[in-house]
Amino acid sequence: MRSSTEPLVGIVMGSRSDMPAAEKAVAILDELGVASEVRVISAHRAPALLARYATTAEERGLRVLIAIAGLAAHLPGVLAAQTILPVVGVPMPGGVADGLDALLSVVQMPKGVPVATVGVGNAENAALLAAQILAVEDPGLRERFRARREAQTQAILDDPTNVDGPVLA
Ligand code: RP5
Repeated sequence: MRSSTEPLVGIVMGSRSDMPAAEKAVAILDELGVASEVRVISAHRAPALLARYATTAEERGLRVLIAIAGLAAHLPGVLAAQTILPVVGVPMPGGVADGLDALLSVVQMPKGVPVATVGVGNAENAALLAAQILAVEDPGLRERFRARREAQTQAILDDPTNVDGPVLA
């Protein structure tokens, strides 16, 4: 179900190798009817392009940005520094302690410029959070989000292998 045609969520990743994570985010946004766009823009290999993307994102109609990066993972913070759109950062696994380096880089933003950070590699949660931000001003999206949550809960209640499962009807 798609209810917006112009992208509202911009998904930026540091490398093409991050694409599987971006695809997971796109799938969830598609399911919720939120149009998105995907770009590979490295903060260190293409800093001028990243600056252009960040400074034009709002006027192009984007409302939330998702930034996916591994290793030093400065992309989410550099993006957030150049736009007032909310940025959701996804630290990627690999590197030191399988993503601990990226997690700390993304979550430890100095005060003044926040990046909403999800778990290592958890692009699904980034998409859900982006949708929740948009849903504040979009009753239709709010209902689709609520329905998804309820279906998620129902799937657990309906699971026949849950022999010691929920006692509440
Ligand atoms: C970061 O370094 C990217 O976001 C990626 O997660 C990681 C590895 O990049 P590649 O070496 O695969 O280009 O810039």
